[in-house]
Amino acid sequence: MKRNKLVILFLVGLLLVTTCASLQLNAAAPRTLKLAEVHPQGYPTELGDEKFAELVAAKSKGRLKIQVYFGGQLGSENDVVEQAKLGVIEFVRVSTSPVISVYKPIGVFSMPFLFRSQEHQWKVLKGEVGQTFLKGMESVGLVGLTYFDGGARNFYATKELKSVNDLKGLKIRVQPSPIMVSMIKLLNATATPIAYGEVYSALQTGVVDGAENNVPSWVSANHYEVAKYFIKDGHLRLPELLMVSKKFYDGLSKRDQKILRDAAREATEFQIKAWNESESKYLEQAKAKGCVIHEANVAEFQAAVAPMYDMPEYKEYKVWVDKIKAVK
Ligand code: GTR
Repeated sequence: MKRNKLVILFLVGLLLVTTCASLQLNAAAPRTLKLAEVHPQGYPTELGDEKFAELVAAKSKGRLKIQVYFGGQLGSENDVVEQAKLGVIEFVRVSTSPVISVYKPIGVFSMPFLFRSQEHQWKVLKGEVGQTFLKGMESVGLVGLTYFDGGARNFYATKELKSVNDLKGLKIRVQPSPIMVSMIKLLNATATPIAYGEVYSALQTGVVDGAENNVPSWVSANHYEVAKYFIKDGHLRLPELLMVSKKFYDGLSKRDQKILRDAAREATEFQIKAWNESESKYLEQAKAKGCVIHEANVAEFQAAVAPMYDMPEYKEYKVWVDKIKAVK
């Protein structure tokens, strides 16, 4: 009898010990954090995301585990920005366009022909203006970690584009942003704001006649299959953004916050390199498929959209435009 009691006591003890141990293990188990990305695996921003996740995992010794949800699995860019503000999604990599509706100053990057070159753009992004915006977004619940490269945007359509006049009367898909709409109007075309994931079918079914984007997007999203005429005018150099939800970030220790910042900085250098290596590769792919690519008379495009800088709705950007132009 006494022996039975001892056995029962031993078993209860064992149960308690194993339950506690497993509870402790669960508490220490790394939570998987989400990072939203609209592009497919292998696209240069997605490679930057993966690098960031890898660096964060290494620096935190596996405590912070980030999973990249590529290909728009978590929703459109406008949706994921809202979800990051709420803390539902921890990280987002988006264009600056979907951020304008929540943080207006960043819209200055959507002013056409703002940057003189990739080099000028990176000086601005790493300098006072770029860093002010990353910090400023905290006021709307987003912590800007870094920028990624998104190259230059150009027009493409289902009919040949040789000059600015060929855009006349066309329906052009734009990112959901009023600044884009203003720009397209000045080119005598009609702007149709559509989420990125729906552009392919909009082009295919004739909902729009064309769109504007960088070469890697035109090719990797297969837009080039249905809109094979491209004109290199480089009207915009929209930076890409990597952000973390402030709700999530504020709950981290100072040490982990630093890990995220250091990893973002290192991932940026990797991403710029990946971008530079991939652009020509995508262009070759388009040429091999028989796409027709024209070099634009850039001055013609520039003159057509110049009145944007005098529009009353964008006057507030003047102070930023001046600072950007002054960066040598
Ligand atoms: C791409 C950008 C995406 C998305 C897309 C678009 O260049 O990398 O984040 O904003 O453009 O036009 O919607």
